[in-house]
Amino acid sequence: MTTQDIATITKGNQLSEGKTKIIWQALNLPGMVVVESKDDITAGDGEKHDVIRDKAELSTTTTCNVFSLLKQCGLPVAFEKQLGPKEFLAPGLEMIHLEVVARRVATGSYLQRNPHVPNGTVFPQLVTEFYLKTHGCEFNGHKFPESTPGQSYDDPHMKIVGDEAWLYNAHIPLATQEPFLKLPLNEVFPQGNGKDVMARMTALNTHAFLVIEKAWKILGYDLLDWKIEFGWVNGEIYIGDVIDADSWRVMKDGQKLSKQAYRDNEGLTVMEKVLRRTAVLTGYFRIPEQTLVIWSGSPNDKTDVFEKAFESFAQGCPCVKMACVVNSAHKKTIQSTFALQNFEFGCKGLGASNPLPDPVIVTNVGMSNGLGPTCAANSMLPVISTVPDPVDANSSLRMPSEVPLMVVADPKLAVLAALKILAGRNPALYALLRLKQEEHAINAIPLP
Ligand code: OK8
Ligand code: C2R
Repeated sequence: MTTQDIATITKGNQLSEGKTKIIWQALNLPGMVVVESKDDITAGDGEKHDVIRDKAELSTTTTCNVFSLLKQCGLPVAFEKQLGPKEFLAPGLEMIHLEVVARRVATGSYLQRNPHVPNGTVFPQLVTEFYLKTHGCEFNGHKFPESTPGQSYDDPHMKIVGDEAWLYNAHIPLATQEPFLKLPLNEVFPQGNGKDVMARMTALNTHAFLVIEKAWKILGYDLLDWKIEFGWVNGEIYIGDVIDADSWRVMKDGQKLSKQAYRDNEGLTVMEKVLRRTAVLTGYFRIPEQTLVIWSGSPNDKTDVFEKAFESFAQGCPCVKMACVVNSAHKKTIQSTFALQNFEFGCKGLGASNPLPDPVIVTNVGMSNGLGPTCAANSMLPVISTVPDPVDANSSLRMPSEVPLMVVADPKLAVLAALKILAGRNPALYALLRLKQEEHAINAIPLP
């Protein structure tokens, strides 16, 4: 869609209005909607309500920043383009009536349901939870029990047992309650197979959370948990709604950078600052251009193992490229030095040829390793040497002072080690690599 097209998009009929946003038809764009934010802020299912000047603009900026990053990572996100200060264009979704939460840290309502878990317990494996989205304590004609103050039955916690969705009050210990309602799965999921839909949402929720977790970590902030929503477009599940300071708990040094500040009555001035800072900081979310350099000492050194490993570990990761170069430090010392300087300092602006941005070097040399130690001694770049033949290991292991060569003997693992270094400043790559580790991570709850 061109800038010209975007300039001509106008709002058609209003499709719905919620507490914090309005959804409009996008005129002459079938299937597309305009999502417009409002200045309203609410909490506790509407018990608390205020208006903050510029909230609509700030929340829209944040959502567009977050959705752009997720889209760049290849995730299906209902986001096309920001249209104006308070609006973005998106494919219209048929929403799934669930709030999907990811938790890295035990806090909030999790502690109410699980009082045996100490506040702040870290979950090495992200916890995904589902809450049925309800209003007025009712769903599909089913009336819920009477709520008591602070213990609303709205947005109940949902567990799948067999072919049923069991609903629990989200604010009472799970151990002390029976499900207050059991619904057939197809009532919650009129479209698709309920279990498959849950599995897909769990996978997308985990992947997306990892991306944004790292994006915040790079800026020095912790993403503790979040709530996102999903919907259907053309038979596919998309991340929808918005993701902004209302959606998550983000913290730094005990300071809250989310709507939690408002929920905890820290005042509207504080909340306005939180919204402003969130909009500015999420503007720095990005995927850097990076390079994995496989540096061989001879044209006869094979690189196919490295190429296969790169494809399998970094598949689908935008902006990370692998470059294979050949140069012997023993035989072409001067050329190797120039190449190393170009990797480290070469930049397009100064006309350097073929700059390889933000590289990590993996050396692929047989016999006596001169290349790895030379690169490690003469640049600030991380250098990892493989060991094709154990007979030559000592030339990679016994280093003089100030020659910090890293050695990962197996080429596949050397690629993974290099990618982990790059992932330290790359949210897309971090999410891809961490996803695999999440599968075998275990949440051990410390004893109180
Ligand atoms: C949500 C994670 C945390 O607007 C309202 O009235 C209701 C609103 C609210 O503020 O209470 N509810 O939009 C909401 N519910 C959960 N979350 C929301 N944004 C997020 O989900 O990151 C919340 O910020 C877990 O929340 P918990 O611990 O309360 O279940
Ligand atoms: P030739 O094919 O040039 O004879 O190299 C190469 O990586 C190769 O495996 C034979 C083997 O020597 C390795 N070589 C090094 C270095 N340069 C070449 N170890 C170096 O600078 O460390």
